[in-house]
Amino acid sequence: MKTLEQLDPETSQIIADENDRETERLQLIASENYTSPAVLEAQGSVFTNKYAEGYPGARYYQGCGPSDRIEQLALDRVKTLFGAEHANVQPHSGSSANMAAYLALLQPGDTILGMDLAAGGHLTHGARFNFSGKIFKSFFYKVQPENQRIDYNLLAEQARKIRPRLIIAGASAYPRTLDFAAFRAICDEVGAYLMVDMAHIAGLIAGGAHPSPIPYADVVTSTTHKTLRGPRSGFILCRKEYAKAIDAMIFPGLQGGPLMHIIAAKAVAFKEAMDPAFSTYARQIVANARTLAQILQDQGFKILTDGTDNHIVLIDIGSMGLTGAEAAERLEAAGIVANKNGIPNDPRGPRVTSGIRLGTAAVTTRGMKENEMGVIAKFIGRVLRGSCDPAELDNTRRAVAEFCKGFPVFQEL
Ligand code: DSN
Repeated sequence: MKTLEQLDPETSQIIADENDRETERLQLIASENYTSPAVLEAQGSVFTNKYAEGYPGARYYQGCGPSDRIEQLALDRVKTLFGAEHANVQPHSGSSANMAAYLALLQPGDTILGMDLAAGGHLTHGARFNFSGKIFKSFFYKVQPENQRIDYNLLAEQARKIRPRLIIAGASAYPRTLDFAAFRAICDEVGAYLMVDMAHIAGLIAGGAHPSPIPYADVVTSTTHKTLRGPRSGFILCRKEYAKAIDAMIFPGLQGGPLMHIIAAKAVAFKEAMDPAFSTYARQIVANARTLAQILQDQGFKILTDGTDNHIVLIDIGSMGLTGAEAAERLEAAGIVANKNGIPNDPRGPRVTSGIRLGTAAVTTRGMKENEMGVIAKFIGRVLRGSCDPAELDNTRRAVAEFCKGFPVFQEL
């Protein structure tokens, strides 16, 4: 980035520092990943200059020929990738995708049923302080205290009482396979729409490492930057009958000009995810998470649900006398980046928590496999079970940086 370096050395330096941070540390935040250089190039392209309100072939601005082509390419690719009838690639984020899906299908004041934030759900699934909880009457299902899993019989009972207009399947911190067929059966019984928010697991679904929600859901929303490894953004898939309502709600209902440079980057990410190598990648993410969970458990860590089916590993760190916040800070000082996370029935608030959430998507992008999960688990054990002396943590940080050198961020997968 020579031009930037000359024009604005201050910004250039901060970007270089972020690059070093991402390179020298173990990136275990479950919602993050490393995009490819091709995605970054498309995202940094001249499409950033273009206004293209409307949709391909029906824009409100002149000069949209290439914009039409790139959006159509992204649409065609994402529909093929997931086998969907209709797609919209304009949502700026997962949150705006969710907002559009609700407002397209529901009326303000309608009842929705989503996973409790404290059980692993997401803010936009009805939390009181979020638009979803303010506009709609929200209810929540939880996980079972004894195994931290969804009990679909209890969920059905709850749905029969509440009679929601829409049920949301999807989570930010749920390490087990979601049973979309069970969700569909419950929705059919109570006359609710089924919306699946597949943001966390989109890459696993694309790669065949998690069952697809497409045969079951009315609408599927997603981000593009987690396991799917694209730019930071969102998209919606739906059945044909909802296409008009979804498109109209994204534009002009909620958004103005689409971010054409991000749509170009999404087109690239969808192409990458269609490559057979992506399926190998997705399966490796899950194999890595399973291995990491198992080794941590063998070391005495309490792993929620006793393991994982996806990219997420949740540790109950409170059982070891640490808070999630303390553990996350200690890990960061040692070059291991993860986040504190509430656990079911957490006695501590969201700024402190009793859990740590780990994710294996980014380290798998770097080419790490089961053996490396053993090394990572050892580092984590050393940090969380050993001394919190800053000098010790700094020693580990140096060892982590040395280990990371063997796994360049950008490599052929
Ligand atoms: N904030 C994201 C996560 O970390 O899971 C979800 O949007």
